[in-house]
Amino acid sequence: MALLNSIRGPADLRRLPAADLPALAGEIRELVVRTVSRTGGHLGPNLGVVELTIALHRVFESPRDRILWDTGHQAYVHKLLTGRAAGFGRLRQRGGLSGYPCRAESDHDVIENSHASTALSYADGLAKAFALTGQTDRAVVAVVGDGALTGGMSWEAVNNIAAAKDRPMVIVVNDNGRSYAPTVGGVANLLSGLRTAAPYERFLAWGKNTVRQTPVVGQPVYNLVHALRAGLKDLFTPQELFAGLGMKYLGPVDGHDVAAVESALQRARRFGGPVLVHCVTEKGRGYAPAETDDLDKMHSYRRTDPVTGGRIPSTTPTWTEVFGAELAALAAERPEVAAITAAMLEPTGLEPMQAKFPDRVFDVGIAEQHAVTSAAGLTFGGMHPVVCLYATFLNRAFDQLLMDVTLHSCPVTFVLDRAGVTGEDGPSHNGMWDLSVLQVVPGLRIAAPRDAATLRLALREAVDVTDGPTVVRFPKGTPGADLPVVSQVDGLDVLRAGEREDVMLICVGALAGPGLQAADELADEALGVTVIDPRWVLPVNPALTRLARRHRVVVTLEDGGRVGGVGATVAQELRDAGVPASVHNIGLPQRFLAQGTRAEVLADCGLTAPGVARQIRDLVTPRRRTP
Ligand SMILES: Cc1ncc(C[n+]2csc(CCOP(=O)(O)OP(=O)(O)O)c2C)c(N)n1
Repeated sequence: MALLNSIRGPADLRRLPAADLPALAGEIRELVVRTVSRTGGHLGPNLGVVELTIALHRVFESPRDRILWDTGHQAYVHKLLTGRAAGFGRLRQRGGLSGYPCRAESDHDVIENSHASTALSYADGLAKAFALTGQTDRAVVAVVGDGALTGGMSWEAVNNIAAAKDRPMVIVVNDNGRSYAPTVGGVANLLSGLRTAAPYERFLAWGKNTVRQTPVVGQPVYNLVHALRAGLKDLFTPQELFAGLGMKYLGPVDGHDVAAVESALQRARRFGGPVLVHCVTEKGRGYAPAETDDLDKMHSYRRTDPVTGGRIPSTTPTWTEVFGAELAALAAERPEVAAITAAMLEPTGLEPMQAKFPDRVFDVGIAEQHAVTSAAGLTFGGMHPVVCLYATFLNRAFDQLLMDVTLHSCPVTFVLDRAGVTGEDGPSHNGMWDLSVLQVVPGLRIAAPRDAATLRLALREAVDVTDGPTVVRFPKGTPGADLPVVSQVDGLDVLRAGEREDVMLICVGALAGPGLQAADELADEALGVTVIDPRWVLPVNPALTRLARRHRVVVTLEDGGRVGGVGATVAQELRDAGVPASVHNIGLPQRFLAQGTRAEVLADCGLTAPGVARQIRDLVTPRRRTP
């Protein structure tokens, strides 16, 4: 790591002779693979941008020039070149480096939110601010993947950026042809058209060298080819889209050729208006298991089978796998069931359904808003779409869910994976908002299954609903053993009857496990805790009100934000019904939760069995007065 160790910041990188850059790239790849195979994280995307990031930091002078990474999952190399190599071993650990750019970590980091397709809008605003404040010598550079370019926000930004012909901005499209899976759609096809222009350029070069040397017909043939060039180029390279929008297009450039990228970036920097540099890169470059991984080029690191080189199947099915298998089974039974993913087919468990019913699985690109309204359209034609998203990304499509789906009473099932705390990916990935924002949607039905059996049941119940939308949400990881009911009261699952009717504990989803353990712990202290799992947490089951009247204290437990969550709604219902019990809400504090393992973050927030027991004990034990 001699070269990398000599780089304390981009200035050192700029001083490095070009001849040393391949060796530096090698050191970076080695460190990224070594670290990420231990810490987890985004492998393929970072291996693909090593040379591109080197070139960016040699041409632009960050932090004076601003480099904005869309999504930010591909910024590890940027971190290594901006003075953070020493801390890289603690990537994604509690107190360590973030897996995304992080403003608190470095002046070189501008945006950190990890939700895709935002960089061009940030860049647009920043370029406007630089123009208004006379900071015209500072460049604004946005790096955006071909996947992120499928998001609507990117095009809303391009619409503005392209119109400001004299406002400089460099947009670097990092085109590896993939999101997780190959990027889909018209934009992807357009880029791949541009990418295939490279052979065309080589053909021209070959024509120049060989055809001209051919006696008699050589020169005329060359002239003909040359004359056709403009037309042919349009045929091969639909660059007129960007040019037609008013944006200068440079490329395609081999994103692994530092000199070529540097040269394109220098030209872009000098241009004086909006310019798009199209770099073609290979996701997973330089690490064979990633390069050969057809699934997603090891977008996220996962251990591979040393013999087959393939995925190691999980011993216990994850929540995602339980859902994916059940959906495939449902699709076999019900021809009206369709599935929609926003560029996350495998991560949301849709592979089994895709394998059997590819016509009914739609990858719409990183386009959650469109996914939701398109689902509404599917219902108009008699289908029952299941929209599969990570919970945090539903935020993008709130208005579509509210107005386009719910106002129209469309039977759409939303399946929210990674709900609750996700941990290592930091504040922007926690799925802690859905239960709060969805409380305000009139008539919405939300299920939070506690285990694999209730997930299967909830999915079937949701798909049976024909008069409006439903939501089924579950966390990251693996469900525990199925938790049996001791009795059922009007649709409520009673998981434990308290020895006395002191406390009624209402658990949301997978927190039923820790809730039950807490109740057992408190029973040893002669405190009777009845544990209820409503399964469908919205609308509030009226039976809860009846049961609550029999208890002294009602406690709600959820892995969502406390403000406006299930607990808040239950409290409101009980208040409205005049229930005398005191009501307390246990949930996630309403702040951006720092990264750590899921277990660490849950423990910090008191959402473990001992944490819940402690909070209930504190509630019911009368506080001693200080004399
Ligand atoms: C709004 C939103 N939806 C989904 C995701 C999940 N996600 C993270 S990276 C990624 C693919 C990004 O593809 P691309 O921009 O081409 O970058 P690459 O990983 O190929 O370098 C997706 C879908 C996200 N970050 N944001």
